[in-house]
Amino acid sequence: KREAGEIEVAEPGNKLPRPAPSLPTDPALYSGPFPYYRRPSELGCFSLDAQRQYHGDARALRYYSPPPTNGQSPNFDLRDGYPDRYQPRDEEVQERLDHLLRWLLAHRGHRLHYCKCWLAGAIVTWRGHLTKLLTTPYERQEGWQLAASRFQGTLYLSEVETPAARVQRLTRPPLLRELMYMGYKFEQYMCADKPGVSPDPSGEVNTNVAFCSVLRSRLGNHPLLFSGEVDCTNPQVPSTQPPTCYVELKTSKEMHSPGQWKSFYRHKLLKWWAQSFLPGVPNVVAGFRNPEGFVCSLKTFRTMEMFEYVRNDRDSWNPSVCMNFCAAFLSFAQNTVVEDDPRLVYLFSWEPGGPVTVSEHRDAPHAFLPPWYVEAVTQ
Ligand code: 0WD
Ligand code: CA
Repeated sequence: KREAGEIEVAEPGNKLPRPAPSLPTDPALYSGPFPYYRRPSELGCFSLDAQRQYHGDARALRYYSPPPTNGQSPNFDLRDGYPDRYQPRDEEVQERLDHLLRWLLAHRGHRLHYCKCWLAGAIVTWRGHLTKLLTTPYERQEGWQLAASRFQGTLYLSEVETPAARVQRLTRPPLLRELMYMGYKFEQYMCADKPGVSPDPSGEVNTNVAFCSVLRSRLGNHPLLFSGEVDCTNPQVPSTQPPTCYVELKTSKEMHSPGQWKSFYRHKLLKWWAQSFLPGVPNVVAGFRNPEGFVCSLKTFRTMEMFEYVRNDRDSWNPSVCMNFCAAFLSFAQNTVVEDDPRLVYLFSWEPGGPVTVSEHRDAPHAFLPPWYVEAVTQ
C-alpha cells in the first residue's frame, strides 16, 4: 500500500500505468501531535528601496512607534493621501526568488555554508509561500501553484500566479485597491524611520520599499531557509534580538457582535498566526478601522496565544494540522523533485476541495532559477 505522495516504483512485469501522484489536503488527515519546529533564527537581512533596488543591509527597517497611551484612542485616517501620495509596486514584475537568491549569493562562504551540506539539504523559499501551505487544509477560496526545482541538492520553491489570481489582480475593484493602500497607510502611522521619534504620516506610501529578514528553521526533518518582509522592530523590547523584536502590523474591520469576533478568530487569526509563527514574530498589532476608514482602536495579539481563541471551537483551525500538512507537502515535493537540474520544474497545483497535483515542465516559462544565479553557483 502506498502512502499519499509516494511515487510507485516500476517493477518487472508491472505494466500498469503509473498513477499520477497527488497529496490530499483534508484537515482530518493531518491531526495528531504538533511536529518539531526549530526556533527560527535570523541569518541576515536585506532591504528594497523606493525603486525596488536591492541593498544587503537594514536601511528599510522601521521602528515601532505607537501613539502615546494617555487614555485617548487613536484616530488614524487610513484614506489620507489616496491616491495622490501612493506609489504602488508594479505587480506585473514577477520577481520570483530573485532578491532572496541575491542575498544567498552574497553570503556564499559564510556561516550557513560552513557546511555546504546544510544548504544542500535545505528548502529555500519565501515565508509567504509557506504561509499558504500552512493554511491550505482550511482554505476554501483561493488555490495556489508552486514551482519547484532542485539545484545542487537544495530544493527551491517559487510561487506562480494562478490564472484566476491574475484575472482578480487585473480586475481589482477600486474599493479593494483603496483597502490595500489603507493597510500600508496604517504602517506609516505606527512606524518611524529612527528609534525614539514619532511617525511622520505626511509623506508618500511607496510599496516598493521593504525590509526582509532571512531566517533558518526546520520543520520535522526539513531544514528551511526562507525570507519574509518585516514591518518594524520594537526598540522597547528587553531583548532587541531578531526575530523576537519584530512586530507585524495588520488592519481589520471593527467588530461589534460576538458572531463577528468568532468569524475573525476562525479566518483572519489563522492567517495572522501562520504568517508570524513561521519567522517567530511574537506580536501582531491590529488596528481596527470603522466604516469611514479610521482606526480608532488597537489590540496586540501574541502569536503564541492566538490558538487559544479557537481552541474550544470544533469547526475552527488547529496549528498541528497546519504544520503536519506543510511537513507532508515538503516530503511530497522532496520525493517528487528527484533530478538535480535548474531547468527542470515541477509545478504543484492546488484548488480548494481537491488534492495537490503535480506536472513536469522544462525551461520557459516555468524555470525560475536565473542564469546569473546558476552560473555563479556552478563553476
Ligand atoms: O513573487 C511572488 N510571487 C511574491 C513575492 C509573493 C509574495 C511576496 N513577494 C514579495 C513581497 O513583495 C515581499 O517583498 O516577497 C517579499 C516578502 O514576502 P513574504 O514576506 O514572504 O510575503 P507575505 O508574508 O505574503 O507578505 C508580507 C508582507 C505583506 O504584509 P501583510 O500584512 O499585507 O501580510 O509583504 C507585503 C505586504 O506588506 N507584500 C507585498 N508588497 C508588495 N507587493 C506583496 C506584493 N505583491 N505581497 C506581500
Ligand atoms: Ca503587515
